[in-house]
Amino acid sequence: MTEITAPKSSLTSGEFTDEIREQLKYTQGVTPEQATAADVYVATAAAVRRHLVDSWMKTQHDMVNGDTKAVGYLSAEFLMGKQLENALLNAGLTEQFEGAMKELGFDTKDVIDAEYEPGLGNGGLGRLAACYIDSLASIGVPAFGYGIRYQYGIFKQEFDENGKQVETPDYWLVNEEPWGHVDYNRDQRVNFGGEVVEENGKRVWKPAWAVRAVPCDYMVPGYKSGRVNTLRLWTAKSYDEFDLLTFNKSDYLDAVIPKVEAENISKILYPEDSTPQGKKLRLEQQYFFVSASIHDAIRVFYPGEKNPDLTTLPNKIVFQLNDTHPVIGIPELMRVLIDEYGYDWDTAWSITNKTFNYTCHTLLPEALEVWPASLIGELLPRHLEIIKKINEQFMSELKAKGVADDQIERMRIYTDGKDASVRMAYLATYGGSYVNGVAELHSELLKDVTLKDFSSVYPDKFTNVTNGVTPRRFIKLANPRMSDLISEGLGTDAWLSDLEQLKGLIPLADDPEFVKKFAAVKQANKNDFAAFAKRKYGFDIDPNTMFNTMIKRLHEYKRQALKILAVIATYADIKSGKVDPDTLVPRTVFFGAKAAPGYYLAKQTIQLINNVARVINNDPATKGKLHVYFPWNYNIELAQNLIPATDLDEQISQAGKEASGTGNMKFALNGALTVGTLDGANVEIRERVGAENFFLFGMTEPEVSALYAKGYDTKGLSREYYEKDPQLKQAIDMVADGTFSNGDKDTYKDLVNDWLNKDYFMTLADFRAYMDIQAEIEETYRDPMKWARMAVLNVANSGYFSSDRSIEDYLERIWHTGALK
Ligand code: F58
Repeated sequence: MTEITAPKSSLTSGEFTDEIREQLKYTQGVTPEQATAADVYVATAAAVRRHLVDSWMKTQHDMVNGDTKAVGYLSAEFLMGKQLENALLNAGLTEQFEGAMKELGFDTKDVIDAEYEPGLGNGGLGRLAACYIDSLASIGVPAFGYGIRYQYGIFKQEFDENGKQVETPDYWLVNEEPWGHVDYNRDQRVNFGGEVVEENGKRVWKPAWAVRAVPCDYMVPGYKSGRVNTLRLWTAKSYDEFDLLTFNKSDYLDAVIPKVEAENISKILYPEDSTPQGKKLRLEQQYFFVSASIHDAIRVFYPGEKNPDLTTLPNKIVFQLNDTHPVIGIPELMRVLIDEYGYDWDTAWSITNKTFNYTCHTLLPEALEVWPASLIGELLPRHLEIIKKINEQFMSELKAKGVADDQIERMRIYTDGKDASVRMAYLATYGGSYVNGVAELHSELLKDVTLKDFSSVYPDKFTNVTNGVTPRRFIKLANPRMSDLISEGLGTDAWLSDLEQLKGLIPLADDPEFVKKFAAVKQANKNDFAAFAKRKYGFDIDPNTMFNTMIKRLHEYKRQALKILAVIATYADIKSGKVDPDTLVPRTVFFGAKAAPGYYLAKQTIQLINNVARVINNDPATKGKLHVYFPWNYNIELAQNLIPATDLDEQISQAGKEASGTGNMKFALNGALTVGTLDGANVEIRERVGAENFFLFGMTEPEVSALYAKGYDTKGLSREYYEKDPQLKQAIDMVADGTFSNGDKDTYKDLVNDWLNKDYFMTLADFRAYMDIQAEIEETYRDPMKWARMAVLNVANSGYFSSDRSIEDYLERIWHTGALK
């Protein structure tokens, strides 16, 4: 007997309908007859929130009054995606919602679609934060997500008539946003600028200006856990009275400058790591949310106490630094403890050290933040003093440990001299208890390369936590058909909170009936996606082709260029008659990617992909055989629709560059096969799903290093690959000769120049291996049962990649806490 235990709340569908009616009436001011889908969405959100309030309050009460340490996840990004469906699922209200919509005469889809997707993150890092707060709540660990409520999220991407990316602002707050609760009574003051003076033998910061940090709280319901955590996002406001006092003698415009400046802090999410103009505002953002959050945590855990015993802080909360963006929290907590609460340096250091841990998400040296000391001095003079002192203490500690002078010099947190600067990754490594990478290979490379000097002195600080994704959003909501089939196969839906149970599907890979059903689910998802893409983008997609997808930020290291060159090469073979198109597996290639606005080569690559799509899709020679689509504005909604419909997923970064990847996990869990390099979490995915169920190609990280050592990028060795491989040569020549630019030979010249003279990420060197593996993929795909069987085995063996497991690893290896009792 199949026992499906869908999470059910005690609320009946009729009661939920009444609740929605009330909200429509008293909050929206409309009758059910007048209501639009958008009204019903807002009312339903309010009803869900109302339903969750008691659990939310109880969770907060238990957190503060119990002895379970909480987690404070400090992150500049939370890429949450749409909330309604997820909240309904986790709160156990899905069925009641369906019933209510029937009663009120609305289509559930219209109501769900009425939500505007918030884009408060750039990509993997921000989405990981969102998965982690879902898992924390689902496991029942008390936690706060702390971040910024940007007024504008990641830009909206459009393509112009030449296929170029155009960025437009994403004003996501244009309509009512029913999930956040703005709490003006829990605000925090955040100071900036000014100077530090000596008063009674003490260093005293006299700030020049301040902003008001106002929290907006989002409930984070756990799946079936009965726990509801908080995502607290800060908005910057000005202190009007302060502005008027200072500015009431000048004209009105001058008087609002401070207000505009203050509110600018939470105005917009940064789409890249470093723009020189943006540096100051970026540091202001970081300090703004971190300072507010630290003070907030003290307020929450020591309610009403004037002289709290903050030596107990590490038993109450542990802060996880999501990359270097919140690392200014380390000197901030030191400052708070010493200046605001009167602790001595050593006590403050011991508390701080125990309270923070740092997750690194990159291997690209340019992504590790380094701040000019002058900028920190200007905005946060007291913090600069503290950082210098931390650096001095660090240097002496290293000396005492007998570390060689040249190594000590390399490890400086604060570098002296004309261009004095502060290395945030080093500050985080020294200032916190643990440092983790986000996949095994990444953590190894962190230890052996990026932070080698540190791991040699502090080996015990270093650990790994391989990333994960939430199965609630990325399987259950994104792929309801497959979820039902899994539950049918396993006889339970308990796998949704214990994903390793997917292993129970392994025997079913040898059951042709099950495999057929699995293939039928994939086909139905492809049909759905074709309809979705028609509606949303106007694309005419043939769902009876192989769906081959590459969705992720556009970056040279991820090598979208390799994929598009391979597409061009196949196209060229068809055009030249070298290949009979009827012998090819019909294929639809999808790209989804945003490029940072200032990233020139990435934007050229987008333009190239769009124009390759234009040329190929309009060429009768490839009709029905090869098509390319680039749906614009890749976001969570597109991911949820495209991933379940994909047959073949591309994870083709240069080995040693992708820290982990999380898209790779989502695809494997949705029954796509991966073509990939031995990079990031691909390594672990392949280990688990089995080498025979993964299409591996390309150089390994040591091979990449060896090729750099030969001077690949400095001596122009890529040209040799171009000269030696006629297929590669032809593809590049077509880009150069204007085939994809209406005959203009200049359009892609910088891209072509880069390939032929530098090619830092070794696209050309991996091209042949990539073409060869594609041939193997085609052969496999021709046997649908074989392909589907491999896909089932991918799903069955990917349970490890649940973010619940990642959180369990953090709990055990880093946070040393657990679920509320
Ligand atoms: C990503 N980093 C890694 N950074 O590239 C990816 O391998 C990993 O799976 C993921 O983190 C989660 O660990 C990432 O997404 C950013 O988005 C930057 C944030 C700051 C602005 C520039 C982009």
